[in-house]
Amino acid sequence: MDQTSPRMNRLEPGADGVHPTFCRLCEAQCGLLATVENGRITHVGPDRDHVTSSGHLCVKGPAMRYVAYDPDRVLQPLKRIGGPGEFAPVTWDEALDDIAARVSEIVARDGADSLGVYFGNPAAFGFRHMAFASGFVRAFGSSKIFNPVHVDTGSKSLACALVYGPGGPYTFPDLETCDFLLIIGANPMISHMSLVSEPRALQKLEAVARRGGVVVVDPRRTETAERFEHVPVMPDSDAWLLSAMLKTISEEGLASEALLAERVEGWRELRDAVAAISLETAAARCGVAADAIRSLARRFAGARTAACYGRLGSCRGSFATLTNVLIEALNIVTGRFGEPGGWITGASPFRRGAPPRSVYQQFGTQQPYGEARSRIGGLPLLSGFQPGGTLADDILTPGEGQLKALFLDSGNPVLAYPGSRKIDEALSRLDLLVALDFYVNDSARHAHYVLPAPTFFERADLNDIFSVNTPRPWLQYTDAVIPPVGESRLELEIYNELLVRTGRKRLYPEADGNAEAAIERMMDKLLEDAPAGDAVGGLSVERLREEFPNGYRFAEAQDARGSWDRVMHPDGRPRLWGEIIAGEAQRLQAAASQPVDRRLKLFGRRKLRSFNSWMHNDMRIVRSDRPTLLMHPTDAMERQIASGGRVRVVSDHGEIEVEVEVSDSVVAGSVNYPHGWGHKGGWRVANSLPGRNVNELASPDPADWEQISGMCLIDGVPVEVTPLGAHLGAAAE
Ligand SMILES: Nc1nc2c(c(=O)[nH]1)N[C@H]1C(S)=C(S)[C@@H](COP(=O)(O)OP(=O)(O)OC[C@H]3O[C@@H](n4cnc5c(=O)[nH]c(N)nc54)[C@H](O)[C@@H]3O)O[C@H]1N2
Ligand SMILES: Nc1nc2c(c(=O)[nH]1)N[C@H]1C(S)=C(S)[C@@H](COP(=O)(O)OP(=O)(O)OC[C@H]3O[C@@H](n4cnc5c(=O)[nH]c(N)nc54)[C@H](O)[C@@H]3O)O[C@H]1N2
Ligand code: SF4
Ligand SMILES: [Mo]
Repeated sequence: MDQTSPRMNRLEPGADGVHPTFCRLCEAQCGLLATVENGRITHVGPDRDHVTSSGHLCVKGPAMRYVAYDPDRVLQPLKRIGGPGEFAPVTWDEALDDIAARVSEIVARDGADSLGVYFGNPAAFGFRHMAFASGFVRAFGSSKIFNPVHVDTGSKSLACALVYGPGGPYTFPDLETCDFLLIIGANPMISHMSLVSEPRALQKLEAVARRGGVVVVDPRRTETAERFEHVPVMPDSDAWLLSAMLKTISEEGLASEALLAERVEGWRELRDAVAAISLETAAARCGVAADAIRSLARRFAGARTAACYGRLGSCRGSFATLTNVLIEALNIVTGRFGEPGGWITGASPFRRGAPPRSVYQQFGTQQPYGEARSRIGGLPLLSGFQPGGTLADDILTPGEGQLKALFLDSGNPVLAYPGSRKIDEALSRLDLLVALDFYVNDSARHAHYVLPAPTFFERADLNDIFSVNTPRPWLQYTDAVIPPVGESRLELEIYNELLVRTGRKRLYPEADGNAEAAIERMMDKLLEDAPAGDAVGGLSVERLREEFPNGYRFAEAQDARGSWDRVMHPDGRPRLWGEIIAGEAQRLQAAASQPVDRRLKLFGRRKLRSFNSWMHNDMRIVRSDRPTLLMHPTDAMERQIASGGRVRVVSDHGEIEVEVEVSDSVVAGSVNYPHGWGHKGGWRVANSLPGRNVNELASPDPADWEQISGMCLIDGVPVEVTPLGAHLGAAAE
């Protein structure tokens, strides 16, 4: 591979000129070229010389420049001086001294577990950022680490831990030579392939479709389903569909029986469990005809190469972990695991012969579960993380270990987790809330202090965790494009300053407290003796920076067959059965005879111009992005509801009033609304936009969640919808 890119000369952060860098919003990690003039970023465009994205990007990467210079951005430490959202600027020393004193006092009085951290999604996109946030509270002996895992990846990571053994990598599709891709609950055209780093996903999917097919199982005819093939399903029903597919595969002799006998544990038990499920029941539950299920199973099993890829839509239902186990099973049983063009894991670019540590699994226990259970709900901790949905009750429930002081690092739980009102209330009751963010978001308005953090343009990075789950693996280092804006400080620096002030050792004490230098040393350590550097005589930050500014492709493709060596069970055999899976399979079987809740099932969607809760504060970004409740014409007619009218959406847990859009893109019996709206933070544009917080409707009660993972039920929430005012009359005007 010729990767020389002599075009660029290295520039210092803030120097005028064109800086090659990469986007750190989503896993695609697209290459960007940022133009700096007079110290400010004036343009951000595609990096056509980038080794994987080759010029691909979406609107959000370039739009991050508007975030960096947003007039509502927090540029100095802020101290609360009144009610929620009332702040005054203070000096860093004032803020840090007071926070350190209060943390010390609270921990001394109420114990280590009275201190906690919630780190949000962006923490996964900065080098070691999650480890810094976790390391900070661990330095006090606290186990209170919260994050979005329980509304995102938790069930997938538990399924991978059950099937392949704890501590192993995530599975993903080898798009390069895949002939048939079955997508369960993902929308790559908008979200750009979660848990797979492939910036040119659309192009890759088009090639897969030309070779065989891309089939999208989704309750909405999404942008991806529209472009390829669509199998509409009811929300929260994939476990039925997948069980029925496996049953067909087993009954019709389409399973790779010899391979299963030789290399896999538990197929016999799983086969018997799916055999007990009637195809008719499954068909009725998921809304896909039995014949269609059978032909989908045959098509999957018969393709030359194939993979079944599930994402968010498969992760947050009432059988979230089982669904993900069944996705693994479908791949394994048809011989797709560890095959080029199939379902694979990635090799570590950094550790020789060792299994890679992948997204969210870089630290924490090496068991899917330890002995520990959450204080609220008695739920297991996935990779050592507290069930995120219990955050509010942990604050509100008195007793041993009650959460009193919280660091909110790049997160917005009020909009991210079910029970928004309760979370909002709980955050206002804390003895100490400190936010590390560049906005006063809807959660941070309750903070006692908001400490300004840099955007990704203002920090160096290495795409370390995203170099594993990718069919075309690459490494890229970037310098900061500009120095931190205003008085922003790196999160590591903030944590270290507080640790020193509370009489503790710094995290990563190298480089005498210079956070930037310490981070560069960590990167160098990771690259030292990295197998990824073998072809070029070794890697370092300096080499990546000078010689590979547009990224370094360290392998043409993944070693698919090596996936078998990365199975973490001591016997090297994936497991399709065990106590936990058996319990869930039994629960599914029992559900077959339970009545179906006939209410409409609410599920979510993402939009291209919107990123979770925080890119809504610039009209250039949010323009045309109007959140609406999608409802099928049949359901609308029944309720006398018309497009453009307002409706009340009521669940067992809350209600919101929103605008409706009648559309046959969603299945009858379901309604759809995006998350991340309904703002009341320190962002003026976002606050002025229509839209409500859909997480007021999902259940904040741990008893309602999937118990083995603690995943919240987000997709498939039963709701009633009623028109506000006379809709059909109004529409006829
Ligand atoms: N533009 C944009 N891109 C993003 C983000 C963003 O906010 N905006 N967020 C990023 C983040 S944090 C993540 S985790 C990834 C997520 O990436 P994806 O997993 O691709 O996320 P979504 O686009 O939400 O797609 C989930 C799909 O599941 C479907 N679905 C819902 N319920 C069910 C169900 O019960 N069964 C089935 N089969 N499908 C169901 C939904 O209709 C939706 O199309 O995207 C990332 N990329
Ligand atoms: N109903 C429903 N709820 C959902 C989802 C859904 O599909 N439906 N999706 C879930 C998913 S997948 C996720 S990941 C969560 C996201 O939930 P969270 O991670 O809790 O929240 P975000 O909306 O991502 O907010 C991120 C915050 O970090 C700040 N930020 C951005 N970059 C940085 C940085 O580099 N440093 C610092 N210090 N701060 C930064 C932003 O300003 C913003 O305030 O939402 C979840 N909630
Ligand atoms: S797809 Fe968009 S948001 Fe994702 S990395 Fe690329 S430019 Fe950034
Ligand atoms: Mo996410």
